Amino acid sequence: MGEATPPTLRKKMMPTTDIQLEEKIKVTVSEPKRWKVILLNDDFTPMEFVIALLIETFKHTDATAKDIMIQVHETGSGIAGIYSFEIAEAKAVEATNLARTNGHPLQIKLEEE
Ligand code: TYC
Repeated sequence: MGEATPPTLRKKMMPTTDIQLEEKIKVTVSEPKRWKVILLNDDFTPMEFVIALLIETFKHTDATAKDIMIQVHETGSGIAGIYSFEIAEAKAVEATNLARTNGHPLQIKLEEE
């Protein structure tokens, strides 16, 4: 009976195979969707309240808030802001809660850009 092959020698004797993998990964990145927060007109919500809400919740200036309010009043709707879905939803909820807390029927909807 011969002696066992020493581990170092055994390692050298092992057949090796080099495998070359050519992998092509296609990554498609698209812009996240944006959502419009749209104010709808009604006959009861006071103009001053809508302006204040546009300043407070949507960070408009006095001038842009007034323009948007007039746009809603005259055409039936207007864009308060455009955001990612999560932010748009949070702003719509905040604005709706503010309106309801103050007893106003202001309606808000979200629309994909
Ligand atoms: N039409 C309302 C009024 O005359 C004003 C108003 C503007 C209401 C915008 C809602 O989203 C609105 N008092």
